[in-house]
Amino acid sequence: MTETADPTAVNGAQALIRTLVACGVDTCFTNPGTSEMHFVAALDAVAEMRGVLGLFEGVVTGAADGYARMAGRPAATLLHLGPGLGNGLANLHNARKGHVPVINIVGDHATYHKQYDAQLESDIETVARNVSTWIRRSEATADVGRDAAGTVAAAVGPPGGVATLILPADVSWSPDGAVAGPASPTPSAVPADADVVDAVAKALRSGEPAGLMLGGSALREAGLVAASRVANTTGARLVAETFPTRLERGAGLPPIDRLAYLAEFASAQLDGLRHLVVVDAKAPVSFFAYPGKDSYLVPDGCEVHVLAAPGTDATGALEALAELVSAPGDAATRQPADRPDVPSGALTAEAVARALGALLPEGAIVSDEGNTSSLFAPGLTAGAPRHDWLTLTGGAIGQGMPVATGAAVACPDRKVINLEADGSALYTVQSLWTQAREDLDVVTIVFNNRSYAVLNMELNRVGAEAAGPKAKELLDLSRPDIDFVAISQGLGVPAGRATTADELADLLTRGLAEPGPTLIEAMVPSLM
Ligand SMILES: Cc1ncc(C[n+]2csc(CCOP(=O)(O)OP(=O)(O)O)c2C)c(N)n1
Ligand SMILES: [Mg+2]
Repeated sequence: MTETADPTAVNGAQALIRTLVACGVDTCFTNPGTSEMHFVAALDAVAEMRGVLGLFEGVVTGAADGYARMAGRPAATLLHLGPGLGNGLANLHNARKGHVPVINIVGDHATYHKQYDAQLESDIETVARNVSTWIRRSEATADVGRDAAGTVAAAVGPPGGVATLILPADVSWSPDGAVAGPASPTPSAVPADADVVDAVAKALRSGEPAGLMLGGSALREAGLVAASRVANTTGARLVAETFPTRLERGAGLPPIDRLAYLAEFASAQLDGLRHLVVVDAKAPVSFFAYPGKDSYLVPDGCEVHVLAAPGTDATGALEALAELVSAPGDAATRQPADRPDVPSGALTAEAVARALGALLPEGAIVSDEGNTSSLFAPGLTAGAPRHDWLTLTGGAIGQGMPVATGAAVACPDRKVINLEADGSALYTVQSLWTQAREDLDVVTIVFNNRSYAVLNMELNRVGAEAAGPKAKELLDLSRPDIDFVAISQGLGVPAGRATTADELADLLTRGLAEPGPTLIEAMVPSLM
């Protein structure tokens, strides 16, 4: 790679943005401050870079996550020093757990200003370390281009990850040596080890009960087809990780159940296995520890085989495996087209799922943070036209709305449907304003059950002493009741409230027919 001087890069900020564009990064989600003003100004000098404003850093980082999941290439963030980065941390955590590439740019004080410990001075590296696979601080303007190209390469991997570039204000504004960096080479996943594929084929042909657990890139069409061929030929069970980054599903694709959230159900899915083959996924563990219950969900006596670790070509490994077990090319199961009827009568979480199954358009992207209210949605949409399903990869709530926002920026020709639980919505509800401003095609369904419902269940499961009114009070979202229609309208997104299944189906039909964002507040009883 050779560096080419870019005569049009007049300062560090421009060199940075031109480098990002040269590396294929042309979208920047941001909530900027004074230390980032030269970067902001440079956006007008580089036409190819789109800037998208988020009104809270959790929106910014989650949108970058959703964008990369669907675009297949990263977006940049631009965040304001340590506090801005800290505000965006939960959704960077979710991106990290999902191996999603994010280029995280954090402005800092000018190099000579740091010694004075001004108000916004803090230890940015310590905050970044928690979520970043790579941290680089640009110390001089002449380094910015090279550092930016390195940051892109680190984010893309594979496996993808959060790569953080800290940009001091004077490095950004100085013209000294400003040069755009080299475009990063297109990375490719590492091929699977042939001996490992061989050993897995032997295990699957041993006649002992076996299962394939798929995650990450294995949950796209090619991986699913190969895995289904293997499963149908060898009798192995197929299961997906609990919270996939991006699952391709629907009519015509091989269907796959996800491992259950609750350990008891997950254990039943894995019961009796002697071989568990993990493919771009981790061996399953329980979400939390519960007194007297197992944390590690692999059954006793079951051998775990890592066919493809993150960063390995999982699809290639599955295809090689299919050949080794002599799976016919057409052996994959294909989900038949099948939709439920449009529901009528009482509005429940199940009725919402039924309406979604009946109306989901071809090519839709579902950002699912419906939590307890989403329980029925995968089953009732299984035979709907082909779509993508994005989930809460790291368990840190407040992700669904930002991810929907970023996915809609990445895929302007596809309808995004955001299944959103009321409690989770309120962490990053400002996402709606970005959707309105950018005219994004997102239909949000808020399940208003006026509760942190799942925590009612967890309260019992952890074996806490009989919960009294003071405990219950902390899991209750009434008093006052929250009005999502008013919130949405206040943020510029038209909204309606459904109290029956018929109203819900009407609002969903209209929302899907019209371009631009809408929100439906679904008044549903709590399941827990
Ligand atoms: C960042 C973060 N904070 C807090 C939690 C703990 N938590 C898990 S679920 C939950 C409440 C969920 O309520 P809601 O989104 O309304 O879904 P419901 O359980 O009602 O379906 C909370 C607070 C979390 N997972 N992540
Ligand atoms: Mg709730």
